[in-house]
Formats: sequence, structure tokens, C-alpha cells
Amino acid sequence: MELDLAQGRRDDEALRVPPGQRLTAGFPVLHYGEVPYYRDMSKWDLRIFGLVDEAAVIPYSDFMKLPMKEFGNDIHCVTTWSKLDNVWEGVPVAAVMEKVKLRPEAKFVMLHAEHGWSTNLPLEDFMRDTSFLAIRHNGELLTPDHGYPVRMVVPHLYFWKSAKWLRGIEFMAEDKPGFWERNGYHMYGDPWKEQRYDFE
Ligand SMILES: Nc1nc2c(c(=O)[nH]1)N[C@H]1C(S)=C(S)[C@@H](COP(=O)(O)O)O[C@H]1N2
Ligand SMILES: [Mo]
Repeated sequence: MELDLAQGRRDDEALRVPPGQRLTAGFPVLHYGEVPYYRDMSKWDLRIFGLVDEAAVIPYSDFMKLPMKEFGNDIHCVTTWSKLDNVWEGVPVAAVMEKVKLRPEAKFVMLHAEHGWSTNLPLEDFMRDTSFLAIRHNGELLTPDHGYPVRMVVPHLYFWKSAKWLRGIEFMAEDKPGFWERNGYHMYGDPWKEQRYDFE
């Protein structure tokens, strides 16, 4: 029997693309509002606050000294594009969590981005070992459009949960809607269940 490698690859890809999604080879840029441009990284920091014993503020120079790792994943945008085989470099969530002591009441997370944009997710999903804070994509530093200097990546949820220009991580006892969630997007956003929008 002859092996059809091209067909095998298409079957494999089909299994990796959630319902209602189409593959894209490019890397579309999608966000609300203006792209922030940073001139002075000494003004950048990442704040970890909410239900922690003591809030932490991590300056850029300290953030860049955190342990970095390579991550590979597929991303699925709610607007129906999926991009397979991304290679990222970033800080595992566990390394950031070493900076704070989480209170037991903490069950949800709000990710805060530049200009007040935000998105919410359960603590459990934030803490997965596939979630991370990215600084590079496919070998290059993140561009301003894609979230420079640091973006969250939560690959198992729709890509809007992956906040670009991340500046704050807030721990909460109850779930609260972030920016798109207040505007009708799903509170959880599982691409395999097509949890796109909450309105009909
Ligand atoms: N800060 C911020 N992060 C954001 C958004 C945004 O509007 N602001 N949009 C989200 C949405 S809807 C998507 S699909 C992805 C797109 O990321 P990309 O532009 O790198 O493809 O970013 C997410 N992160
Ligand atoms: Mo999106």
C-alpha cells in the first residue's frame, strides 16, 4: 500500500481544526483600539494583584530574567481563523506565580492590558502548563501589533483570551466579564464547543 503523506497531513490538520474554523497561513492582527508603542521600558511593569497576600510589581528588566521556555501550539480566533504550529518563547505561568502567594478564595483571573482592555478566565485555565506569557513568536520578538513586549497565550481557549500588551493579572473570587465578554462574547470561550458569543 502506498502511503499518501499529503492526505495524512490533511487528516491530521482536520483533527486539529475546531468546528466552524478555517486555516490561515498568515498571522492576522486583531484588536480593539490603538497599538501601544513603548519608548522607555523602565516605565513598563507587570502587576499581580487581587486575592494574593501581597501584590507584586515586576519591572521589565526583572521580567526578562524569569525562566523562558519554548511552547508550540495552535491558535483559534473567534472570527473563524485558525493558525497551526506556532512556536513561541515565553515565561510559564508557574514562574510568574512564584512572585505571589495566592489566597484560597481565588478562583478566577482578569487579565489587564494596556489602555484598560481586559479579559476573564477561570484560575484553572490560567494555571494550565500550556498557558504562558509570550515574548517571541516564530523566532522573532513580538511586534507591536501582536502584543510587544508581553502577551498572554492561553491556546486552549479562543484567542481573544490571549491578552496582548499584558500589564496586570488580577485574582478574583467570582467570575467577571472582561472587555469583549461585556460586549456579548462568551465567558469561557472553548473553541471545540464553539462558545463564541452569548447573544443569539
Ligand atoms: N490587549 C488586547 N489584547 C487582545 C485583543 C485586544 O483587543 N486587546 N484582542 C484579542 C483578540 S479578539 C484576538 S483574536 C487576538 C489577536 O491576536 P493577534 O492580533 O496577535 O492575532 O488578540 C486578543 N488579545
Ligand atoms: Mo478574536
